[in-house]
Amino acid sequence: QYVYQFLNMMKHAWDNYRQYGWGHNELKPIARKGHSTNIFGNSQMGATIVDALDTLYIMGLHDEFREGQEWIDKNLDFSVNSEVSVFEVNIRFIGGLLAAYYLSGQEVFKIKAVQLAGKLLPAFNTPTGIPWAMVNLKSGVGRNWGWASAGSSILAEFGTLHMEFVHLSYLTGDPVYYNKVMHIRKLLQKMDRPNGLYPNYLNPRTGRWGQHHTSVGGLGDSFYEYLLKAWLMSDKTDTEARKMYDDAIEAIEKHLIRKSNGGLTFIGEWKNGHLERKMGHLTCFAGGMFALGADGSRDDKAGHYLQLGAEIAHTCHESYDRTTLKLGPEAFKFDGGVEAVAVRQNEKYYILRPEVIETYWYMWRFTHDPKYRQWGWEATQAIDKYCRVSGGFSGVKDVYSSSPTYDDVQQSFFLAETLKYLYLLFSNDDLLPLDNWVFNTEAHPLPVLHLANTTLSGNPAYR
Ligand code: DMJ
Repeated sequence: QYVYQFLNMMKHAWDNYRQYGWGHNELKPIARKGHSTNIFGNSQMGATIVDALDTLYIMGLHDEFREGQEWIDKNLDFSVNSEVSVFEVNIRFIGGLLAAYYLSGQEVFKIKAVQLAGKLLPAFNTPTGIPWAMVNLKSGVGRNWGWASAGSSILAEFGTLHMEFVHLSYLTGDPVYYNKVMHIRKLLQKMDRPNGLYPNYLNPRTGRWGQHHTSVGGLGDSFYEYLLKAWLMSDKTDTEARKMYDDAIEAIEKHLIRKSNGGLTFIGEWKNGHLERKMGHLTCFAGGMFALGADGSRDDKAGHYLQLGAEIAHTCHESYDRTTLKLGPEAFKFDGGVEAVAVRQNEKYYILRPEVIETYWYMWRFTHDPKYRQWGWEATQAIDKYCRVSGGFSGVKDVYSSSPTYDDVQQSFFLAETLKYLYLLFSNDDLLPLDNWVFNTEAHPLPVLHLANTTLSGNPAYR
């Protein structure tokens, strides 16, 4: 009966978006109108529709899926004068469209994904081939975020294109996408890494690192995830990616992973030579990643990585359990007596993020320990109690306050990821088995490619 709860939540999120935000990127569930942020430029590209499609499909909400498909067919247009985030558009739109295509077989999704990818390609026209963070879909002019260190591009952005771009080359027979992401990989391989760690910032003009900050949370996270998943989606033939993952994780374990006084394993952040004992909600995805990478690990350390995944899951559950709302804060500290608790006011929010539930799901798949379902159910009840409003679902500004205020945003990743991972957590393992599917960083499932050789050069289409 659990799955009905998730169907009900998905329907509530979708129906309200359809009623009040249709065609806009996201929904403001309290103001009951459309919402957007700068990652989507000034466009109305229906981000929620594209992000939600595969979740609707998996849940069997076929009428809603068809509505979404119809909107995409008739209205989704990329020839707009709008400056968008290359990374966000890739993981949400290209990933969402490709997953919808693979699940449903409907050509329109593939066609739109390829059109959109063509619009992103000018972002790679930099002196190094490291793409700009943003590109204008109409003019093709690219630039970087003003806040990024020394004009740099961001590791988690240019390093989170691989899965989708390899699939684009596979589906179209055009190697251009594959070549772009392999060029990034080759360039990264050649660079020196301080302490074996990848800094979060790389300047696309000079090819030099920016500030020496390293994070498994925001700005770094999905780069590591995509190294592992590149190997998995190649049917484990892309051993170069697996090696890069193993090397990176070894350095991360050595320099960033510690145990708190209270015995909680956490992943800190490296900032100019010292460890900041703070972990982000985003970092919690790493529990699932360690578990997913356990099989095939160097020196046969599968047990060790599964254990590490379990410890991260436990720590992240504690970050939820130590709040008033039983929802996790954006960031939490392990310092001066503080354990898994947010200290700064502006780190106490919960914006419907998926990472902790994502880790519960992977841990469930690999261990079937019932505590992961129990923890997922606790989070579900908290979301339903504190984030559900009559016009949809909203983030909350302070998880330690018993009378929280809303941020009035229904994030598209809530439908793409949070509800999908919850649904999968309570479904059988034969729904999207991990031997056949690899989830992109926005939880869009893409099939394992059974190619003899991941350089694609073995495939006649690429010779
Ligand atoms: C999502 O867009 C993706 O999971 C991304 O990798 C990180 N941030 C959000 C969810 O929190």
